[in-house]
Amino acid sequence: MIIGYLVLGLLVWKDQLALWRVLGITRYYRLKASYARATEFLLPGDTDGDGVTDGFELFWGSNPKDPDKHPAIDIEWRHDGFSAKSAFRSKGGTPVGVNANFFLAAVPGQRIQLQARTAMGDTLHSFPKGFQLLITPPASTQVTARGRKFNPAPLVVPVSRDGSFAFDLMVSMETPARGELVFENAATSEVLHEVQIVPISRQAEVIPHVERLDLPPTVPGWSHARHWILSWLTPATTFDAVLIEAARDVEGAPWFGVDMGQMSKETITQVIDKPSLSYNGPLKFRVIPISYEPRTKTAKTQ
Ligand SMILES: [Ca+2]
Repeated sequence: MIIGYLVLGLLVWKDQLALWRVLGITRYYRLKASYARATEFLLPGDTDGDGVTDGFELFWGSNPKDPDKHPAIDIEWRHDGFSAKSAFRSKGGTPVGVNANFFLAAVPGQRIQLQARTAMGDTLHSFPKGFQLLITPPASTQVTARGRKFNPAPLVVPVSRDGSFAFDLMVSMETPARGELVFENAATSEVLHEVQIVPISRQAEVIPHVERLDLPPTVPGWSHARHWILSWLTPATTFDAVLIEAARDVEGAPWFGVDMGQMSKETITQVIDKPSLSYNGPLKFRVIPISYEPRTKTAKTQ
């Protein structure tokens, strides 16, 4: 048994293509993730402080003594056990995801509680003990630990073993402005992620017409996503753009933005079959007409 597991482990590590063909891509990644977790468990330290355990670095053929070399760490900062994003369809009809993880629409003066996690690829990993992020807000925005008082300083947040971390954010009411919120590894100052803060005001929500779109998987054996087509009537009011928000289809579930723009129809993709995202249940959507803040001042004629 154990020898079989080890031989399979070696195959996972050495001969990826052959296993892809035999197992299919999803099972291949699950298997790979399970071996990666085993090595993380055996060597959980982080000698070079880059945020990736020595075991995982060895598994991936990286250098656990060089903080400049490690598998990429990204931040999934909008999720509730699922993530969803807008998609457009290429000529062949294949949905292509647009990562909507790079903006945060925020109403100035409102405290926003953010729940996020560090991630490496599509699988679930443990992160080293003591891993911390430095979150630096733009001039117009303040960040703080959950429930604490705001101040303009950058924030150091601890990252749990499963990658999760939390913080609160507020855009200034007096001087709302766009700017980048930057996430760094606190130990090495490596920039891991940036997100643009977009100050907005919100109008009454519009409930979209939602259609399920069932497409064959893009890769045989790979059922990684579900799709919805959303369409809605353009509101009669004046607005700059619409914000599309998604939530689990249960009472009280938190809403978060999955796309923003000037469209009146959109395909939204829910990423599933990703071990780090446990919720594959039904979603609900809403469309919010928004104005960008501060409003562009129109020249007064009088
Ligand atoms: Ca490391």
